[in-house]
Amino acid sequence: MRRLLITGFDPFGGETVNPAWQAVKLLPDTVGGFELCKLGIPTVFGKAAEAVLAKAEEFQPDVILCIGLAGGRDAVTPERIAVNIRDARISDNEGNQPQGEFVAPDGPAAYFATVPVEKMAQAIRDAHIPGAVSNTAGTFVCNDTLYLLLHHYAGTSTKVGFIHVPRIPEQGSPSLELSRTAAALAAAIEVC
Ligand code: PCA
Repeated sequence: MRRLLITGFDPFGGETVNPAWQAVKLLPDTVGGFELCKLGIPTVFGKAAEAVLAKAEEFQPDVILCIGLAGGRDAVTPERIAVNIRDARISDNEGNQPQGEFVAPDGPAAYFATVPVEKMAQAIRDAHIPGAVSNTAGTFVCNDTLYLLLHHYAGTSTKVGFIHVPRIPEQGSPSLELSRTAAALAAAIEVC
């Protein structure tokens, strides 16, 4: 069976929950042809990717999929691209607020995700859940994590992707029920 490492961030920006990690926890231990390993990671620049890499060293995944919250979005959105910029509007969970800095000074301007984002978005819609490819993961910790992982695994067979999810109804609108977010993640994983 192929192995997929899936991560979710902890709450940030004054929120008490992060539906990304909550939805990850709802997933079964196998999805499609994958054995899953689930990992909660901190919303901290650099440290989030370090936590993923440490677990990946042990689990040796074929695919790494990170899940984050994007407040304001009304669909489950596989990210197409990560950019080499840290530009934070709010502080991360350790008080860092980089503005206009590089993620990796030696890296290219951007990387494309190496998972099939169009197929994933279609699979989500086929499950009757709003899904769309996103062309920006922002310039906060989610983009940072995707960029650092794509940088690390560039030229290898390990695939790396990221999915942003909406708020849950308790957090305000737009929102999506947690069970539907989890179902969308499962649908996307099946086509990775
Ligand atoms: N969303 C933030 C960081 C953690 C999360 O879940 C982001 O979009 O960068």
